[in-house]
Amino acid sequence: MRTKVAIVGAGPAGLMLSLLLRREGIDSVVLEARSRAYVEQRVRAGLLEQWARDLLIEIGAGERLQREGLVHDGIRLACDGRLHSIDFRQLVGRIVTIYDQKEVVKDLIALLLSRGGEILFEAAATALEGLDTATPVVHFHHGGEARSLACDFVAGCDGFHGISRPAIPDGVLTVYERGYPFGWLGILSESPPPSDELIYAFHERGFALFSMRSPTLSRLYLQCEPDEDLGRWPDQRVFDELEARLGGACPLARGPVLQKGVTPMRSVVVEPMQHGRLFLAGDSAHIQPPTGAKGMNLAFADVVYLSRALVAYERDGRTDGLEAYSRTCLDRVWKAQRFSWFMTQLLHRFPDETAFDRRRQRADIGYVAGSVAAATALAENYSGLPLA
Ligand code: RFL
Ligand code: PHB
Repeated sequence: MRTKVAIVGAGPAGLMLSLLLRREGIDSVVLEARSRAYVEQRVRAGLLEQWARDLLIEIGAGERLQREGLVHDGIRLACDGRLHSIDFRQLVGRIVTIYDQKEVVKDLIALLLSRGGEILFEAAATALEGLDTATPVVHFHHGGEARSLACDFVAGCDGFHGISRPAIPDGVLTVYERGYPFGWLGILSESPPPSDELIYAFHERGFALFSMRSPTLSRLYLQCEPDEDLGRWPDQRVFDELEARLGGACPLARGPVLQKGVTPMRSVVVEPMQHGRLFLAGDSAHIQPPTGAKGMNLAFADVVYLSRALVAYERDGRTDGLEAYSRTCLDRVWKAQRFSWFMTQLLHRFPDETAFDRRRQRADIGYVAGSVAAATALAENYSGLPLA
């Protein structure tokens, strides 16, 4: 097999990249280790920045998003039984949209296939060869056979546990990493969310987040131990704890729990995000704690930059965009890392914290809740910085 751009991974990054290239007449093949049903059902992110929503609409994948996505003007912070609204529309003229990542993935797969795009499911890439040459090859397993895909460029869109990043030789990458001494226990509950906007709750028992997927489906998270044992968390205890951490700011409805899981938390960035003819995009190059809701959005930003660079190369033989790819992405990536860290340290309990730290967190929340300047900075970052 041969194509211009071999894309490893059919997550938001890989699928969007293939569509952006296809629009410009550049061929690509997407290799995805899992089945179509699996990637369309995986429980993941839920929040789209304004520009990411606009991009989905512009590419032609916005029909269901515009019908079913929940447009939010802002978020709320809960502290000491009170709710503080941060109104993005008013502060920076932007909105965010709640639309489950699995719905984004479903829409992108359907669109790509309808436009004649090529996705091989259950096709796990096993090795990347010739990255330093003009003719790289991706080796993969498909239908019980070892196969290979020759190409001009490889896009490593295979997430944090993929093979692309490890295919870069030792000593090339610098890895910046930070662990967090907690995780999030998340549930999907068949009950109306406590508010029409997301609530980020600061509480002495720990952080909690009250999100949603629809007016009758809640997505709720509790700060927990990084290796929390789900066996200790029957549904009733989860709801009791969520209610306690909401601190009486508003009532919490309960309902059947459809899904329950624990997510550990880490910040990781690798530099550079490219090596020879391999370009990393999305989670394969960087992950961050979900408190800033940045993952899916950063994945889209990377592939917008990558597609522009590839188009300039294919059309005009220009290599400046490709050479600058990593630098261009990392500017945005580090701002998102900074913001995700800011939200995380603002709202969580830390095992080594002092009474001073807690007072300082409260002062910070009071500042964001009471100052237009501080709220504007939060709104600008949360709703998405403009693309370069
Ligand atoms: P993905 O989605 O992980 O896709 C990578 C794909 O590559 C495939 N793959 C391979 N394919 C072929 N050969 C191989 N050897 C392969 N190895 C792997 C995988 O099967 C997969 O299909 O990466 P991508 O495209 O970079 O997208 C990133 C996002 O998925 C991720 O950043 C977000 O889900 C993070 N995230 C959130 N992001 C937001 O923007 N807003 C949020 O509100 C938000 N909340 C979250 C989150 C992530 C969470 N978890 C579980 C990690 C909440 C949670 C709980
Ligand atoms: C979600 O709805 O899953 C979600 C929303 C905002 C976050 C994290 C997760 O910060």
